[in-house]
Amino acid sequence: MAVRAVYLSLGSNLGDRESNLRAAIAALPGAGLRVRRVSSFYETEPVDYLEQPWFLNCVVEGETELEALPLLRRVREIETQIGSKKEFAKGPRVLDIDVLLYGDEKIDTPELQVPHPRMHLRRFVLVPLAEIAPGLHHPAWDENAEELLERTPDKSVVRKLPEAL
Ligand code: GSY
Repeated sequence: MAVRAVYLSLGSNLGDRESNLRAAIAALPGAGLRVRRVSSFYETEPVDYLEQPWFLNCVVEGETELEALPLLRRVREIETQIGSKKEFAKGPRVLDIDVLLYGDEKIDTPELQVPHPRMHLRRFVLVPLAEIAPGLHHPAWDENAEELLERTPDKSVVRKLPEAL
């Protein structure tokens, strides 16, 4: 069975944000994704809809034998279990998980697009991604993750959370 490297972006801006991210990461193996690397947690300024609390974001690298859509559905179940209540689209939420990359594949369906079509425009994705996989390259890109971060027009604030003692 084929093994794919998968990159996920996790974000939370409601409730105990750090616990929400940690609970989601802990749930991933049960959903069929072996966690290989987790970035630092970053305090990030909202993008898209600005009048909402700041987010805590991180990126997870994992590997899976699941096909892309079953993986997406299991990730959605984790969002629901931990509490994916959104007041409105792009508004505050307890937990959001986006599939950024699924192996070398390009997928463009209504349910799932990978590479994530806005990831190159989001410092809250690129900073943690470049931390754990600076040389990561996808066939759809001209650049690697670190270069995408250098070239992104996004100027939003992304601050590394101090490590817990
Ligand atoms: O797309 C994920 C949800 N989201 C975020 C986020 O996770 N972090 C920041 N900083 N801004 C966001 N805007 C949206 S929508």
